[in-house]
Amino acid sequence: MGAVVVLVAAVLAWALPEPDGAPRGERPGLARAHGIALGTAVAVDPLGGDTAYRELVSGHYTSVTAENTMKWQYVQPERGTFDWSGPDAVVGFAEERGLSVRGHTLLWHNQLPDWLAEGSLDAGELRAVTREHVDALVGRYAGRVTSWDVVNEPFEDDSPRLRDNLWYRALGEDYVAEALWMAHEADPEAKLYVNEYGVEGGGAKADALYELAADLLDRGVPLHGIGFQGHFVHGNVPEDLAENMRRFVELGLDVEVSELDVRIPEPVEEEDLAAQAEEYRYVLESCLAVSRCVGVTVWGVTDAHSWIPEWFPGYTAALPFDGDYTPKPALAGMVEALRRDRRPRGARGRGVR
Ligand code: 9MR
Repeated sequence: MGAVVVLVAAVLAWALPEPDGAPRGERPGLARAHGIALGTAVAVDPLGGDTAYRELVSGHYTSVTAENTMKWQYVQPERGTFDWSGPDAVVGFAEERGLSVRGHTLLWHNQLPDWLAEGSLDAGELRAVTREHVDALVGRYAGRVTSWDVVNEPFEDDSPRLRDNLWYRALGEDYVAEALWMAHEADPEAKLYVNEYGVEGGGAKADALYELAADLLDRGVPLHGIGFQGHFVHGNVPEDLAENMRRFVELGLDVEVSELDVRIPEPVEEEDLAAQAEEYRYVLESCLAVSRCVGVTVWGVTDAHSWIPEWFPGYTAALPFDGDYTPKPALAGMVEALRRDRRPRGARGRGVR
């Protein structure tokens, strides 16, 4: 009965016109009704001062990820000095609007403070500062941040070898397990992820990630999920996304598409945006087709906030809203996937995070 009421409410929410005149159908109730999180990465500045940005986030998504502000460089810029202003703003906003929060990220080779990046700590010191950082960050938001990208991008860019990062050099390959245990001790309820890119469509790097995950689980290490980042190039979205995610689910893991964007080479034509909508629809459908795919997060709120133009000159328009905050066909593509999915709430075997 409860499920029916929720479903009816979600359908009504979809059918009613949007007060802001946006095309109907993107309301977060639809994602909730299908048991997945629909998320977006948020930046602290617009979250603080841009009302339209805040409304887009909570009007269309059910979950947020801090795009940068929970990274080590911002959280612990000096050894032993923590800055909680950004993370508190993201978590506070999410709580005010009823959104869940993905924690991003604990161990990553980028965006480290200088004192850590210079690599002068020996194994014992590095283990101690990592534990202190993880305890502080994960502990502060225990029960409020539901999942963490504990290790981000542990493999080399274009190879199936473990990345030669500062933890690998000092602690060896078991640093991944050590970090997962540290996070688990800081919040035993949090879902702990390894997050990676270039693994969405199978291949040697995805196979290596699979072997790593299988080995960690065999040893009883608290790994709960894999994030498939999903930074795609228009026209080049892998066809075996669902199939590849499913084999990780068969190991006993949750999966999610954690950083979706689809960049288009300039100049962008109407037909590119229409084709991009199909790509967004396909990614949502792939998640909905995998029993323990718990969500899809897009990497930024609008094209004005996307990392793409800066990092990939000549590419643009990667997100579901344009730089004027207008919904693009990609947004309708995601909604279409949700509408086509006929399973009621609960059919996925778990609730919304
Ligand atoms: O979107 C982030 C961008 O603003 C930063 O400048 C960049 C620094 O490397 O990191 C971006 O986010 C990355 C994410 O944390 C991990 N996966 C790749 C993302 C894009 O680089």
